[in-house]
Amino acid sequence: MRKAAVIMGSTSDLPIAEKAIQTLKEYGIETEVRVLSAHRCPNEAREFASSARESGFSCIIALAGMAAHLAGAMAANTTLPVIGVPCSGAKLDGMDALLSTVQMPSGIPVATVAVDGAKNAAILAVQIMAVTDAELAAKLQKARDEGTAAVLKADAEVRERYKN
Ligand code: RP5
Repeated sequence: MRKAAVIMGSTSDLPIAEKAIQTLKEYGIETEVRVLSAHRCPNEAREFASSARESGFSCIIALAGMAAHLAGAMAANTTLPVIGVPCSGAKLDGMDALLSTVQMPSGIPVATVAVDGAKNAAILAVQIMAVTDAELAAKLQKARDEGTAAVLKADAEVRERYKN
């Protein structure tokens, strides 16, 4: 199933969320985008997570800043994989959100990416879907190959420029 959810705690997270939305689009993943705060609308957030599997989602990407409990709250209410994106922007530069998202107690995992790492969250979501989808797996491999080619090209240019 090629369907993912991108949930953010506030519209102030949208500039970061857009990196995930764009990447999912590039891979042709149907994406539902929501603003659902774990503390401002906990009932709606819980309802979304508890019905996500029967709604056909393969995974949930949850972005939040500060005391970032959104990804954990999602994970508490579904057995779908939840990918957490700690968002910066507050006083502690994302360290608060990083620790809140990554330090889940045993039994309720959140796969946490880097602070503001929304693109990686989307790629990880695609990788999860690609376990049973050869076409997606091939697209992922193509992107890896392009990344390798770009670095090797840069290497050749740098060696040429600085050769003795
Ligand atoms: C979190 O608090 C949101 O995810 C956001 O990153 C942060 C600030 O939210 P706003 O006050 O901008 O709505 O819940």
